[in-house]
Amino acid sequence: MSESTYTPPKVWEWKKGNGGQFANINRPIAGPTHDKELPVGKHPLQLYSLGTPNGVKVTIMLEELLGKGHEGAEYDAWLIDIGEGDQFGSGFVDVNPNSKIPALMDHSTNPPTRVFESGSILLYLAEKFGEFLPSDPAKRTEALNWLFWQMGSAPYLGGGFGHFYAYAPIKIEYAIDRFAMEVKRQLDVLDRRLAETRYLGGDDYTIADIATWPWYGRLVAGGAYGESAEFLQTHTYKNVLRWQADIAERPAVKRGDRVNKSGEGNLRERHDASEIDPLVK
Ligand SMILES: N[C@@H](CCC(=O)N[C@@H](CS)C(=O)NCC(=O)O)C(=O)O
Repeated sequence: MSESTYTPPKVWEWKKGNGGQFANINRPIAGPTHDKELPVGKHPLQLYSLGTPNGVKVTIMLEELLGKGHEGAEYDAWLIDIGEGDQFGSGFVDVNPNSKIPALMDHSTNPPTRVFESGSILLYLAEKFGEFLPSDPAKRTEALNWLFWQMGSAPYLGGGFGHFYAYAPIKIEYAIDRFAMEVKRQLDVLDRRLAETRYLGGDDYTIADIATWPWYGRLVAGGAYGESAEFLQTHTYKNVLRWQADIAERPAVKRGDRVNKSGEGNLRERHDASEIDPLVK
């Protein structure tokens, strides 16, 4: 392993434009950088998001709810371009002071309710509509165990492994080793759990699966961070692969996975169910 050439100074200083892929948006200060109101559409739920794994959690949940006939789950999905700094506009910061997608406003309440953090949004919607979270206390707790596991684990996958393997301007063996080991351990945690049960919470598909599939499902299917599936040998996690393929077949997953994304077959913004219909036929 190469020796370190960096000695941290006594006081850290912000070097703008450090060469990293996200250098132009990352900064050590919270709060808005500019005034910008958020648009409000015709539906009760207004989602401000982007089709990243955290964003897709919410659009899958909303499509699942609509699939079950909950008209109150109709939503407008507005695209927040995080590469352009939209998350630092004053309207967005009012909805999420942490300046990260996804963020939701529920206009069916008076006053409207703001909801941020993808796990909190999933829990809010599960409770509001009484779906995808069992009412039995033991089953509910097990589903929440896995939901919170996902919320705590994903930053090691994205911010740790994904960042140093795919995005950092230099390849640092120590950092890649450290996070590859942790991600493989997490995949083994999931694989052992899914050897026992069909879904993470047990027999039922819950918000724990909705939260976890866009991250670890995408990873084992080879859709994340370049050649990472081979690097991490994700084909060895057979139960995770079975679970990922099972969930990928759900109509609501096929719908939600296309929202707030660019490119053919996707929708940058979603304001009506009829916009997705032709894309999934
Ligand atoms: N814990 C948050 C994480 C959200 C998050 O990291 N969002 C990213 C995109 S996936 C983002 O908005 N990044 C913009 C930024 O860091 O400025 C959640 O689950 O909602």
